Amino acid sequence: MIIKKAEFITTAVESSQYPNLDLPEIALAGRSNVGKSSLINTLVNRKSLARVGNTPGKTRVINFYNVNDALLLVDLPGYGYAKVSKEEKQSWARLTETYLTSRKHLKVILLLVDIRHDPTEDDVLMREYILGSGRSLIVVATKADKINRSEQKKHIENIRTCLNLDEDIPIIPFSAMKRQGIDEVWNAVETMMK
Ligand SMILES: Nc1nc2c(ncn2[C@@H]2O[C@H](COP(=O)(O)OP(=O)(O)O)[C@@H](O)[C@H]2O)c(=O)[nH]1
Ligand SMILES: [Mg+2]
Repeated sequence: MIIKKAEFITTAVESSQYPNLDLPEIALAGRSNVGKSSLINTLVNRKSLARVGNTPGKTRVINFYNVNDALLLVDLPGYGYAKVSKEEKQSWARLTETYLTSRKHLKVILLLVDIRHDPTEDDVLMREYILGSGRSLIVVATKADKINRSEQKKHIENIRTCLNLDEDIPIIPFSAMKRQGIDEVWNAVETMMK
């Protein structure tokens, strides 16, 4: 994908604030700190379109980014941050659930997991939720620069087992730092949007 335009559109905490653009949406889900904002910046080749490394768990909004007037990247609030209250967790769940269940423009969900670790219970729940909703799923294994290429293969297989994913669901090793996996993610997104 050649990036001609990438811009922040809006922030939403409720459905009335979703943008009124008739474009397909690609949402990013994953734990806080897994690398969602870094993935967005890397995919669109901008240093700081999305804010990286805010206090984890503080981004409890949905951010929409327009790419090439062709699609929107949708940054969902990160989950699994331990130091938040039950109320905050519920508010996160409501916000995310409303978007994932009601949004007609949503075509593909990128589920981000850290390549180094076993997916968490929350990741497994999110995977169930996504596939149950009938949406297309692409798993992105982030921070691939932290391990070598032969380890990457083993870890990808482990992620496939832990998340119980069929072979037709892609798991793409990705590194924002090394700019690894950009074309693979865009190609998978474009294939699934068709
Ligand atoms: N080594 C490495 N660090 C990364 C990578 N992607 C993100 N990070 C770091 O992980 C932290 C959280 O990243 P961020 O994109 O803000 O995660 P988010 O909370 O999911 O949006 C930041 O300190 C990033 O610099 C990567 O590919 N490699
Ligand atoms: Mg972020």
